[in-house]
Amino acid sequence: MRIDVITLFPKMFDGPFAESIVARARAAGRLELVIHDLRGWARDRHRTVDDVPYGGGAGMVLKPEPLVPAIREIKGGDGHVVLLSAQGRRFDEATARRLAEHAHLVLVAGHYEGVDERVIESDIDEELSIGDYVVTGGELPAMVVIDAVARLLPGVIDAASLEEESHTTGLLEGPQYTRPPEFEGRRVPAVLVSGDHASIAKWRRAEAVRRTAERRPDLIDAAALTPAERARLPRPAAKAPVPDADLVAAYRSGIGSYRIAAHFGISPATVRSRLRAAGVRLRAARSTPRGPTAAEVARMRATGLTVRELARHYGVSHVTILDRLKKDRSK
Ligand code: 9D3
Repeated sequence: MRIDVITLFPKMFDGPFAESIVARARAAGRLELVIHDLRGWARDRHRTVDDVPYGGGAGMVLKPEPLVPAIREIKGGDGHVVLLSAQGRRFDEATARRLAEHAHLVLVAGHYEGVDERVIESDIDEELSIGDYVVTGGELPAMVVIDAVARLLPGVIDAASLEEESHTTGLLEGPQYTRPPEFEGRRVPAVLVSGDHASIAKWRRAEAVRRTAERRPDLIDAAALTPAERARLPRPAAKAPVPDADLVAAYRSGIGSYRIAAHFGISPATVRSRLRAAGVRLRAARSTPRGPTAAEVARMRATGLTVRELARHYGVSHVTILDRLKKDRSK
């Protein structure tokens, strides 16, 4: 595989790729990795690569020239072009596996506030983010992607490790231990020193499932679990019930039962019956409805305004507008 990187900070790549798995992949001839300085494609005296954003705002934006000529020259006939950006789809192991299928990747590390959108439309095949936090540029994310992809290339890491990984896709690993068998009074689980390999495998699998359900419930749906494992999962924690005292306090402060219901995610009927059961005397429901009358909305609608525009105009929800229009029609 060949990976090209386009960046304004080529030296950032020296350290990480001199060491590590990626260095091994390069040495073994599995990976050809070439880092390009975008300024090499700048044509003016100041080697300009960025400019101020149209419409104003902080920061600088990477210009189409020199970026587009750089991408087109480097990608040649077969490059798959990936932009690292905070607006990208989240990079994950499945994406790493998909990228590892390409013979040639071109990674564009954005910096500053971003890249002119026309470059993305014309020359970027996909946009990836490494997670929901802000880093100062696309260089570290590009290195993360390269590392995750390089280790999947045939011959880079021990095939047995990858094979083991494939049995536990989508699961966290359970706890690991090494010698001594007892440390500060904490003993290694007996099953691991039993020499009973079937029991060890079962224990490890159960620990991986338990830990994933506990720490990363978001992974459980997509994890490869047997029906029996799924059946044994702990039920997801029920939503904490809303205390009566909170409903009563909200209602006594003057908030209506509909708004309380929406706030706590329970039905208005439940709110009112629980308030009644708690001994609260309910106020009469609002006699005049909030917002514009049905006739008013109907007249404005006839001018061609959309439901959404009417909702904006009156400062009410689109549901209210639809309700008024329906009332008007039924008259
Ligand atoms: C005003 C909003 N900007 C925050 C300072 C947006 C912004 C611009 C540039 C946020 C981050 C960056 C630089 N980051 C990346 O280019 C980036 C990134 C990231 O910040 N988080 C996770 N993945 C990635 S991939 C590229």
